[in-house]
Amino acid sequence: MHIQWYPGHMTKAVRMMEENEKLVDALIYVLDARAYQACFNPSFDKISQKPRLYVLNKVDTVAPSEVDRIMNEMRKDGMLVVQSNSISGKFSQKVKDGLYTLLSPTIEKYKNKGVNKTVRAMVIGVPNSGKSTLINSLCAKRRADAQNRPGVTKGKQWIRLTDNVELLDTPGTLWPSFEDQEKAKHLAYIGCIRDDILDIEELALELIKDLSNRGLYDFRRELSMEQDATPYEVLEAYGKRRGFLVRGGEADTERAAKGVLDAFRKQKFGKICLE
Ligand SMILES: Nc1nc2c(ncn2[C@@H]2O[C@H](COP(=O)(O)OP(=O)(O)OP(=O)(O)O)[C@@H](O)[C@H]2O)c(=O)[nH]1
Ligand SMILES: [Mg+2]
Repeated sequence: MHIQWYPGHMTKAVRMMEENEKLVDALIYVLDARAYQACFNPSFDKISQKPRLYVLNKVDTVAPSEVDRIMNEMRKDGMLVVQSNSISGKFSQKVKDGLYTLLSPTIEKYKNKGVNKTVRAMVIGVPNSGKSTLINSLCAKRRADAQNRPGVTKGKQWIRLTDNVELLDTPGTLWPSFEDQEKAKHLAYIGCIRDDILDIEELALELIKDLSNRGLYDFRRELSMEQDATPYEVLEAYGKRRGFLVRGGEADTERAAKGVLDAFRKQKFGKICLE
């Protein structure tokens, strides 16, 4: 399968980010812990080179040892990174501390000049990575619209964090063409690409193949199947197990495919880190 998704609203969003880049002092770059490398968008590097705080988000969806591994790898590469579970807000203070580390030189500079100026950070990341949820977890009140599908944030949205810090929520954006289709698949598995532009059955078969080949989840054992069963046979067996049937008692493979993706996204196959 070949994955490609770069709708017009992303071109518009990139333009908005470029226009606002000069207003911000730093970037908060949100990554999904399940596939953090796929979440690096090469077009962000063209938009801004300002100091960055990476937020490894959705850490509740992977094992804590994986979080440590990823954070160590990123720190070795010289990145400033903090973890976040933006739903529980468990690491909010750490995120704020990281943000302060990033912004304090600018805050100090203004203070020394005797001006009380607002400092700003732009929150960027691929669709559905949790940017708006993160912002809400940092603010006392719910401010940014967040939902479990890519493309929720449409225009730009400034949100006040403290008296002198403002955050800019941005719509999730991808890049014009995915050269690395492995990464594109990972983004699709974790819900960063709209399901209705994808062949869901094909995607589910790829997911079954990937998780099985990499020993991340043993569908065949769970479904009491022979180890040489094909991914399609696995999908059929999964559909039957879940009661997704068409008339005649055969598996409804389209519902089964949606079921597999949904179960993966809800950690029903365990806390699986893809990268
Ligand atoms: N498990 C888990 N889910 C999260 C976390 N943060 C956000 N989510 C969920 O991820 C989904 C997307 O969240 P949003 O905040 O709307 O994501 P976004 O990056 O703003 O998405 P766009 O505006 O579409 O680009 C929602 O269902 C959130 O509840 C987290 O730390 N853990
Ligand atoms: Mg959003």
